[in-house]
Amino acid sequence: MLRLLTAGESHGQALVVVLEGLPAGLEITVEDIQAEMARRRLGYGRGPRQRFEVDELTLLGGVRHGRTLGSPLAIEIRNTEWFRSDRWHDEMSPAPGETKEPLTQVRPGHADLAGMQKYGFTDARDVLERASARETAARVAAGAVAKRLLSHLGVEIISHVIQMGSARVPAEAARPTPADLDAVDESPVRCFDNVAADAMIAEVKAAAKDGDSLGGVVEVLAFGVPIGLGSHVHWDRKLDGLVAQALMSIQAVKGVEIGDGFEVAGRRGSAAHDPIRWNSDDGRYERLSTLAGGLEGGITNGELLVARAAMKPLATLNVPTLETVDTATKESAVSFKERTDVTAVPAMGVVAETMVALVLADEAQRKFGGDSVAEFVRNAEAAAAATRDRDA
Ligand code: EPS
Repeated sequence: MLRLLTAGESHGQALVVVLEGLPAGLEITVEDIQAEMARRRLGYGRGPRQRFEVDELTLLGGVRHGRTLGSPLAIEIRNTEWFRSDRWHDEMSPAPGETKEPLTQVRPGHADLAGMQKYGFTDARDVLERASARETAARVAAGAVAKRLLSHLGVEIISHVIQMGSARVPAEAARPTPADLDAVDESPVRCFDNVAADAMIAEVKAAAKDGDSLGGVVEVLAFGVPIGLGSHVHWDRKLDGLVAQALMSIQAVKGVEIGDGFEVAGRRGSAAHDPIRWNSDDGRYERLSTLAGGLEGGITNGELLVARAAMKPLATLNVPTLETVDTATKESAVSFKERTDVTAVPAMGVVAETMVALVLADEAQRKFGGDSVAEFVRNAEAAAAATRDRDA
């Protein structure tokens, strides 16, 4: 089973990733991980930080001569911001001392106030440095490795933005396939529908002009997922629950949907489920639609896995207007100003791919096991062959 730990603050020296439980023999290079991390920095509406962050990374452990050893993978991602100037050296220093500029005009919608109350801090920076979505860079590094493992099973995971502000891709629009991923990434808002993309860009421009922020919805699609990941037998083994937790853990995500979950809730049962047919040419059962998002009873059914994540508009505003309180004086205030993005929805899609990849890789390891990639693949192929024989 895969276990992921990340450490590091947004304006500290570095992020650190430890990924434990990978089989041996997985080919991985710094360049593979960097390519995936570069996708996360894309997207119209991001702030100045993205233009100079280079996500310079070092593989510290777990890989030798381009292959995993089965030992924990350790990655360091240096924060360019730390090394380009000494702006953060005192402010984020681990040495004893204190800040000259405590942040006390807490931002509504952020972890600031709740985190200060929970941990007994008087400076919101003690919270926001770790609550920041900078941490998702570390997740995406691990996700690149999980995706590589899954590729050995023929699983491919992509995402696209289906809503930004009030601009939404029509329900009947074509979905991208893995072959379309470059086209999605080339769209400044990572949207596959050109008309909706233009409307999204216009919304970002308008929000930027007002110093405001925007949220949106991304859809993650996993192709080629094996039958039988997750289980109906217990609440914490249901794969839809695990996917929901993983997506909900992404900073600023407030809603998760599997398949057409929310839309289907308003339909009658006779129109709310995916009919099943025997496909005699392929010798397999098939669903005629994707309303359930490839998950029934918490088990993958071999169809396209569809999960969506809704991100709230970022709580830091370039022109702060939300009413709050200064925790030092208890007087009414507007929140403090931090550099921020107008929207991070396009980047969130790449993070959402990562979270789905980590859950699927973990479950695939649980089901198929294997100390080496060869053993993992052999076991998965044997399981697929056994299912085909039973069904025939
Ligand atoms: C973030 C605010 C911005 C983003 C940052 C997340 O950073 P800064 O405050 O340094 O301008 O650019 O995202 C990243 C650095 C990243 O790599 O995604 C926040 O407050 O969450």
